Amino acid sequence: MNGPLRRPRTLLSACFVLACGTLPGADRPNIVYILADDLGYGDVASYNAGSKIPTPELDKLAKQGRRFTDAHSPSSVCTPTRYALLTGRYAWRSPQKTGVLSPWGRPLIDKDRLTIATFLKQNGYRTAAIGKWHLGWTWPTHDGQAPASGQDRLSNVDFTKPVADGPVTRGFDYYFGVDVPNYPPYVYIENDRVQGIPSVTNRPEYNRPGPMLPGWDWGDVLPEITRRAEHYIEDSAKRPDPFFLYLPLTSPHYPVVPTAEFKGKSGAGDYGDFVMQTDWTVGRILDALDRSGAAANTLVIFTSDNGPEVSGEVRPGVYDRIRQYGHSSAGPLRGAKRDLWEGGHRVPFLTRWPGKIPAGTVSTETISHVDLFATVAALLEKTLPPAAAPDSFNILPALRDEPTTGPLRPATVHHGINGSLAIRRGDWVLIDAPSGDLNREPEWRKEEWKISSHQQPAELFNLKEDPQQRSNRYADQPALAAELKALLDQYRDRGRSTPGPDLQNDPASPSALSNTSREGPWKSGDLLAGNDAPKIARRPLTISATIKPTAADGVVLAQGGARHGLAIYLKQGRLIFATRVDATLKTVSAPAPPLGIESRVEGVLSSNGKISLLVDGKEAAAPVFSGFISDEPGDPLSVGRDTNSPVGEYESPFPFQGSVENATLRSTAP
Ligand SMILES: [Ca+2]
Ligand SMILES: [Ca+2]
Repeated sequence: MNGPLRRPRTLLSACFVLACGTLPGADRPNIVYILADDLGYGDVASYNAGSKIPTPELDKLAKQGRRFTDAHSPSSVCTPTRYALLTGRYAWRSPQKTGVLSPWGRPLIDKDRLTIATFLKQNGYRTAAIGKWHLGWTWPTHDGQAPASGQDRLSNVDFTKPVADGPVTRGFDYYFGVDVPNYPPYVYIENDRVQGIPSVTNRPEYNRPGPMLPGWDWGDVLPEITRRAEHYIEDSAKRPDPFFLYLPLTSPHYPVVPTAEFKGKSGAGDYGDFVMQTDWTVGRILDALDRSGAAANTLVIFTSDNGPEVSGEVRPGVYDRIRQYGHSSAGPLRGAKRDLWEGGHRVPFLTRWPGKIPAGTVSTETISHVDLFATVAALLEKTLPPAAAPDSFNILPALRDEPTTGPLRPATVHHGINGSLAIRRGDWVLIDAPSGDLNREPEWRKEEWKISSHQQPAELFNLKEDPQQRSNRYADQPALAAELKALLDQYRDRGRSTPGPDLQNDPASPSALSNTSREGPWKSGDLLAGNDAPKIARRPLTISATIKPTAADGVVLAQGGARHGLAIYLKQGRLIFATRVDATLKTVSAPAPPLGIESRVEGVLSSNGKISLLVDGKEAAAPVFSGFISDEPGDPLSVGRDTNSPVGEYESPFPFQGSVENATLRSTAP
């Protein structure tokens, strides 16, 4: 850039820097950030030559822009990824160190924290979030108690009142969507109002029970979000200010509900069809940008919030899909949603900005969704306050394919569902846990990939030599492992991973965020299904409750059913603790505590596989061998009754007469 052109160009840039705050110009592009839910690295055809799912719209986007092969969701599950994306701060620094927000969960983003939406608004942008929120709200209740729902009741939420502390209080001018498609309430929310009163309950066997709008159809959710997003783009394109559309899709997360046009169209079952519909949705958004004339000045990013789902709720999950359809949703990667292995968080990442991002190119730069904030700040040539976006790096050079002297991120932290962390630097990744497996990798996969187990306290992989993470190098690279661990500790302790003053992490407060902790305490009527239910397979555990019975029969607490599960119940004046291990029923029993008297009852499954019963801390029956529960049951945990299939010899739900309080289930991980 030497020679006669240099001076005028400098003048032009200076003019832009000074004046463009008030001018719509090429340096204030619209930003459309599309976040698919649980879409795997191998679900997009440009990432997986062997994919059984056509994704023509995403393939087109890849051709029009730049495709990243080493992009990471900040966490391997929903809530923490969304937190990090919108705040530029890793979610393990927030009160939510593990898991995701439960139904009716409270707001996770502190009201005083600068979000990317607030920042863009301060810089003249219109901002909207359309789709799945999953970052909490404050639900108003009739009784002033915490919001809740159960199988046999609607909820105590007052749906006639505004829902506080949602997206419109965290920097978005506009919101439309569902909080979480598989959580109650089953109703749309626009800004801070539910759209209609959810006055009926959904079928208990379908997703989580709770209040639902009459006529609610899960299949309408993705098309409705798509329509709203198209409308928002068309409307915004007519206005002078640039816009930021954050579009967290509800697909291909369960409920897997492809519409009729997509049914049977992929080669990978309903899930594949739903991915095709997701692809079509992206096409509609891109069409809306074209139609409205906004495409030329819009930065589009398409990615996913974590890797593909394992659980049966998507029928079949990622591993079974490989065997049933020959389609690998994680592509060549090891692991899935929840895991710390690459399959949990390495995700498709497609970008387009005509004339600014080179078309049809590929970047191998290691990037993370947490980088959006610093990248946008750099684009607008703004300096962020020192406490804002403490883990966000500017990735503009990678987007524009500009030469760089080294990696844009010195290192990147990955966050698994149980709060375990991993740190990636260059080709190496250290998983600071005995395994990156936070689901349960099937044995056939281990055999197929010739993976042998190890007894190391951590895992160290060289992703260049070993992209499938088969060979743990922890034992033969102790100095490198120690160095990475020290860097992770430094990032953790400093409250930030970017240069700047030290900051504080938030204390963990799961009970403040979730109304139903996985260990309890619960009371009669509580129900925990799916991922909210405690893990009970292959581990010693204790269930306990304070009961005051008024009849001789009824279930205190049950989880599971006639195949896998456990229950503590009264039957004909006996107190019984029962387990089902591969359908075999084992019980211990003792005389039931007297009616009308409060007692503490405990069922213990010990580390030697024996079950025993305690009443008020005293052993009430001799231990009997049961063995551990062999598999996680699909049936929920229910208190004061046994839902669906019965664990013991009674007819479900076999309700408890009297009170059950302070019920807990404590276990030790296997
Ligand atoms: Ca997700
Ligand atoms: Ca049951």
